[in-house]
Amino acid sequence: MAYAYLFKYIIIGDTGVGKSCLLLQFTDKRFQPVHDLTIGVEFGARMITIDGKQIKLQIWDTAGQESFRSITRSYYRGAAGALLVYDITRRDTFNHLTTWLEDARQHSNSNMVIMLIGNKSDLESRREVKKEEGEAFAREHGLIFMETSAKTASNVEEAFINTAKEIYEKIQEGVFDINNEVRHTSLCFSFLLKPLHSSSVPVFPLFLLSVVFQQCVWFATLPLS
Ligand SMILES: Nc1nc2c(ncn2[C@@H]2O[C@H](COP(=O)(O)OP(=O)(O)O)[C@@H](O)[C@H]2O)c(=O)[nH]1
Ligand SMILES: [Mg+2]
Repeated sequence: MAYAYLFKYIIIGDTGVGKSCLLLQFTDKRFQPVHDLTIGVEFGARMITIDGKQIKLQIWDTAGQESFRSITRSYYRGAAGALLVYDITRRDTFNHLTTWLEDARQHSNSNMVIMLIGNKSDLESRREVKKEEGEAFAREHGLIFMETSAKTASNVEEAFINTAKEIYEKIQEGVFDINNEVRHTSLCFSFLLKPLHSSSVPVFPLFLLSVVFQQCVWFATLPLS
Protein backbone atom coordinates (compact mmCIF):
# COMPACT_ATOMS: atom_id res chain seq x y z
CA MET A 1 0.00 0.00 0.00
CA ALA A 2 1.36 3.41 -0.92
CA TYR A 3 2.18 5.88 1.81
CA ALA A 4 3.41 9.45 2.00
CA TYR A 5 5.74 8.98 4.95
CA LEU A 6 7.28 6.22 6.96
CA PHE A 7 8.02 6.96 10.62
CA LYS A 8 10.23 4.68 12.64
CA TYR A 9 9.31 4.42 16.34
CA ILE A 10 11.18 2.72 19.12
CA ILE A 11 9.71 1.61 22.43
CA ILE A 12 11.97 1.86 25.46
CA GLY A 13 11.65 1.42 29.22
CA ASP A 14 12.24 -1.21 31.89
CA THR A 15 11.32 -4.87 31.43
CA GLY A 16 7.72 -5.68 32.31
CA VAL A 17 6.24 -2.18 31.91
CA GLY A 18 4.10 -3.37 28.99
CA LYS A 19 6.03 -2.33 25.88
CA SER A 20 5.25 -5.48 23.90
CA CYS A 21 1.60 -5.40 25.00
CA LEU A 22 1.27 -1.77 23.89
CA LEU A 23 2.66 -2.66 20.47
CA LEU A 24 0.36 -5.67 20.13
CA GLN A 25 -2.67 -3.63 21.20
CA PHE A 26 -1.85 -0.95 18.64
CA THR A 27 -1.07 -3.25 15.69
CA ASP A 28 -3.44 -6.16 16.39
CA LYS A 29 -6.02 -4.62 18.75
CA ARG A 30 -5.64 -7.42 21.27
CA PHE A 31 -4.14 -8.01 24.70
CA GLN A 32 -2.04 -11.07 25.40
CA PRO A 33 -1.56 -11.32 29.20
CA VAL A 34 1.53 -13.50 29.19
CA HIS A 35 3.99 -12.35 26.65
CA ASP A 36 7.09 -14.38 25.80
CA LEU A 37 10.37 -12.68 26.54
CA THR A 38 12.00 -12.68 23.15
CA ILE A 39 15.64 -11.98 22.57
CA GLY A 40 16.19 -9.64 19.71
CA VAL A 41 13.93 -7.07 18.19
CA GLU A 42 10.33 -7.41 17.18
CA PHE A 43 8.68 -5.26 14.60
CA GLY A 44 5.19 -4.04 14.22
CA ALA A 45 3.73 -1.88 11.50
CA ARG A 46 0.48 -0.06 10.95
CA MET A 47 -0.86 2.53 8.61
CA ILE A 48 -2.48 5.70 9.97
CA THR A 49 -3.86 8.85 8.39
CA ILE A 50 -2.83 12.35 9.40
CA ASP A 51 -3.93 15.48 7.61
CA GLY A 52 -5.31 13.27 4.84
CA LYS A 53 -1.93 11.61 4.30
CA GLN A 54 -1.17 7.92 4.68
CA ILE A 55 1.64 7.36 7.14
CA LYS A 56 3.23 4.03 7.85
CA LEU A 57 4.39 3.54 11.41
CA GLN A 58 7.19 1.04 11.75
CA ILE A 59 7.63 0.16 15.41
CA TRP A 60 10.64 -1.53 16.96
CA ASP A 61 10.24 -3.29 20.28
CA THR A 62 13.36 -4.01 22.33
CA ALA A 63 12.12 -7.48 23.31
CA GLY A 64 14.28 -8.45 26.26
CA GLN A 65 17.43 -6.46 25.56
CA GLU A 66 16.33 -3.66 27.87
CA SER A 67 17.59 -5.42 30.98
CA PHE A 68 21.11 -5.40 29.53
CA ARG A 69 20.90 -1.73 28.57
CA SER A 70 22.80 -2.75 25.48
CA ILE A 71 20.59 -0.86 23.11
CA THR A 72 22.87 0.55 20.50
CA ARG A 73 22.96 3.40 18.08
CA SER A 74 21.63 1.19 15.29
CA TYR A 75 18.41 0.71 17.23
CA TYR A 76 17.93 4.44 17.64
CA ARG A 77 19.15 5.37 14.17
CA GLY A 78 16.49 6.89 12.00
CA ALA A 79 13.89 6.89 14.77
CA ALA A 80 11.52 9.80 14.46
CA GLY A 81 9.62 8.90 17.62
CA ALA A 82 10.20 7.10 20.90
CA LEU A 83 7.68 5.81 23.39
CA LEU A 84 9.31 5.90 26.81
CA VAL A 85 7.22 3.63 29.03
CA TYR A 86 6.98 3.16 32.79
CA ASP A 87 4.52 1.18 34.88
CA ILE A 88 2.30 3.29 37.18
CA THR A 89 2.23 0.39 39.68
CA ARG A 90 6.04 0.18 39.99
CA ARG A 91 7.82 3.28 41.18
CA ASP A 92 11.26 1.89 40.30
CA THR A 93 10.31 1.94 36.61
CA PHE A 94 9.48 5.65 37.01
CA ASN A 95 12.76 6.30 38.84
CA HIS A 96 14.71 4.82 35.93
CA LEU A 97 13.25 7.27 33.42
CA THR A 98 16.18 9.68 33.68
CA THR A 99 18.64 6.98 32.64
CA TRP A 100 16.44 5.98 29.71
CA LEU A 101 16.12 9.56 28.64
CA GLU A 102 19.89 10.13 28.78
CA ASP A 103 20.36 7.02 26.67
CA ALA A 104 17.81 8.15 24.14
CA ARG A 105 19.15 11.67 23.87
CA GLN A 106 22.69 10.40 23.49
CA HIS A 107 21.96 7.92 20.73
CA SER A 108 19.20 9.55 18.73
CA ASN A 109 18.52 12.52 16.53
CA SER A 110 17.94 15.55 18.75
CA ASN A 111 14.61 16.20 17.04
CA MET A 112 13.19 12.78 17.91
CA VAL A 113 9.76 13.16 19.47
CA ILE A 114 9.51 11.42 22.82
CA MET A 115 6.17 10.38 24.27
CA LEU A 116 6.24 9.49 27.96
CA ILE A 117 3.76 6.74 28.77
CA GLY A 118 2.52 5.72 32.21
CA ASN A 119 1.10 2.28 31.39
CA LYS A 120 -1.31 -0.03 33.29
CA SER A 121 -3.77 2.73 34.13
CA ASP A 122 -6.40 0.01 34.65
CA LEU A 123 -4.62 -1.01 37.88
CA GLU A 124 -5.74 2.07 39.81
CA SER A 125 -5.78 0.26 43.17
CA ARG A 126 -2.10 -0.65 42.82
CA ARG A 127 -0.97 2.77 41.61
CA GLU A 128 2.40 3.94 42.99
CA VAL A 129 3.03 6.88 40.68
CA LYS A 130 0.53 9.75 40.54
CA LYS A 131 -0.55 11.05 37.17
CA GLU A 132 0.67 14.50 38.22
CA GLU A 133 4.17 13.13 38.72
CA GLY A 134 4.23 11.82 35.15
CA GLU A 135 2.94 15.16 33.89
CA ALA A 136 5.59 17.05 35.85
CA PHE A 137 8.40 14.83 34.58
CA ALA A 138 7.22 15.30 31.00
CA ARG A 139 6.96 19.08 31.39
CA GLU A 140 10.42 19.28 32.90
CA HIS A 141 12.01 17.31 30.06
CA GLY A 142 9.96 18.56 27.11
CA LEU A 143 8.08 15.32 26.44
CA ILE A 144 4.47 14.62 25.60
CA PHE A 145 2.67 12.51 28.18
CA MET A 146 -0.22 10.07 28.40
CA GLU A 147 -1.39 7.35 30.71
CA THR A 148 -2.45 4.20 28.86
CA SER A 149 -3.68 0.70 29.42
CA ALA A 150 -2.52 -1.96 26.99
CA LYS A 151 -5.12 -4.19 28.65
CA THR A 152 -8.24 -2.08 28.10
CA ALA A 153 -6.71 -0.23 25.09
CA SER A 154 -7.35 3.07 26.85
CA ASN A 155 -5.32 5.85 25.14
CA VAL A 156 -3.16 3.36 23.20
CA GLU A 157 -4.35 4.58 19.82
CA GLU A 158 -3.93 8.19 20.98
CA ALA A 159 -0.37 7.65 22.24
CA PHE A 160 0.89 6.34 18.91
CA ILE A 161 -1.10 8.79 16.82
CA ASN A 162 -0.31 11.92 18.85
CA THR A 163 3.38 11.10 18.53
CA ALA A 164 2.96 10.89 14.76
CA LYS A 165 1.09 14.22 14.72
CA GLU A 166 3.98 15.88 16.51
CA ILE A 167 6.50 14.39 14.06
CA TYR A 168 4.33 15.45 11.14
CA GLU A 169 4.22 19.02 12.47
CA LYS A 170 8.01 19.06 12.78
CA ILE A 171 8.29 17.96 9.16
CA GLN A 172 5.92 20.74 8.08
CA GLU A 173 8.02 23.24 10.03
CA GLY A 174 11.14 21.91 8.28
CA VAL A 175 12.72 20.76 11.54
CA PHE A 176 13.08 17.15 10.44
CA ASP A 177 15.36 16.30 7.55
CA ILE A 178 13.15 13.71 5.89
CA ASN A 179 15.86 12.57 3.50
CA ASN A 180 18.20 11.54 6.26
CA GLU A 181 15.71 10.25 8.76
CA VAL A 182 12.45 9.05 7.36
CA ARG A 183 13.27 8.02 3.81
CA HIS A 184 16.45 6.26 4.88
CA THR A 185 14.55 3.87 7.10
CA SER A 186 11.96 3.06 4.49
CA LEU A 187 14.68 1.89 2.11
CA CYS A 188 16.16 -0.48 4.61
CA PHE A 189 13.36 -2.25 6.33
CA SER A 190 10.27 -2.37 4.23
CA PHE A 191 11.00 -5.97 3.26
CA LEU A 192 11.23 -7.10 6.86
CA LEU A 193 8.05 -5.61 8.17
CA LYS A 194 5.84 -8.34 9.41
CA PRO A 195 4.31 -8.43 12.86
CA LEU A 196 6.13 -11.34 14.44
CA HIS A 197 4.45 -11.39 17.83
CA SER A 198 2.28 -14.42 17.39
CA SER A 199 4.98 -16.56 15.88
CA SER A 200 8.11 -18.01 17.39
CA VAL A 201 10.32 -17.07 14.44
CA PRO A 202 13.81 -16.34 15.78
CA VAL A 203 14.10 -12.71 14.81
CA PHE A 204 17.62 -12.12 16.06
CA PRO A 205 19.41 -13.49 12.96
CA LEU A 206 17.02 -11.44 10.87
CA PHE A 207 17.82 -8.40 12.97
CA LEU A 208 21.58 -8.90 12.53
CA LEU A 209 21.12 -9.30 8.80
CA SER A 210 19.03 -6.16 8.67
CA VAL A 211 21.63 -4.16 10.60
CA VAL A 212 24.35 -5.23 8.13
CA PHE A 213 22.05 -4.40 5.25
CA GLN A 214 21.19 -1.05 6.81
CA GLN A 215 24.87 -0.14 7.07
CA CYS A 216 25.40 -1.00 3.40
CA VAL A 217 22.46 1.07 2.24
CA TRP A 218 23.45 3.87 4.56
CA PHE A 219 26.92 4.14 3.04
CA ALA A 220 25.58 3.65 -0.45
CA THR A 221 23.20 6.59 -0.05
CA LEU A 222 25.70 8.95 1.61
CA PRO A 223 26.69 10.81 -1.59
CA LEU A 224 23.02 11.60 -2.20
CA SER A 225 22.54 13.51 1.01
N1 LIG B 1 -3.13 -4.87 33.99
C1 LIG B 1 -2.29 -4.62 32.99
N2 LIG B 1 -1.28 -5.46 32.73
C2 LIG B 1 -0.44 -5.17 31.70
C3 LIG B 1 -0.61 -4.01 30.90
N3 LIG B 1 0.37 -4.00 29.97
C4 LIG B 1 1.11 -5.08 30.18
N4 LIG B 1 0.63 -5.81 31.21
C5 LIG B 1 1.21 -7.03 31.78
O1 LIG B 1 2.54 -6.74 32.19
C6 LIG B 1 3.41 -7.82 31.89
C7 LIG B 1 4.58 -7.32 31.04
O2 LIG B 1 4.11 -6.91 29.77
P1 LIG B 1 5.09 -6.87 28.51
O3 LIG B 1 4.35 -6.23 27.41
O4 LIG B 1 5.67 -8.21 28.24
O5 LIG B 1 6.24 -5.90 29.06
P2 LIG B 1 7.63 -5.51 28.38
O6 LIG B 1 8.68 -6.32 29.04
O7 LIG B 1 7.80 -4.05 28.67
O8 LIG B 1 7.52 -5.78 26.92
C8 LIG B 1 2.58 -8.88 31.20
O9 LIG B 1 2.23 -9.85 32.17
C9 LIG B 1 1.34 -8.15 30.75
O10 LIG B 1 0.23 -8.97 30.73
C10 LIG B 1 -1.71 -3.13 31.21
O11 LIG B 1 -1.94 -2.09 30.59
N5 LIG B 1 -2.50 -3.50 32.26
MG1 LIG C 1 8.70 -6.99 25.71
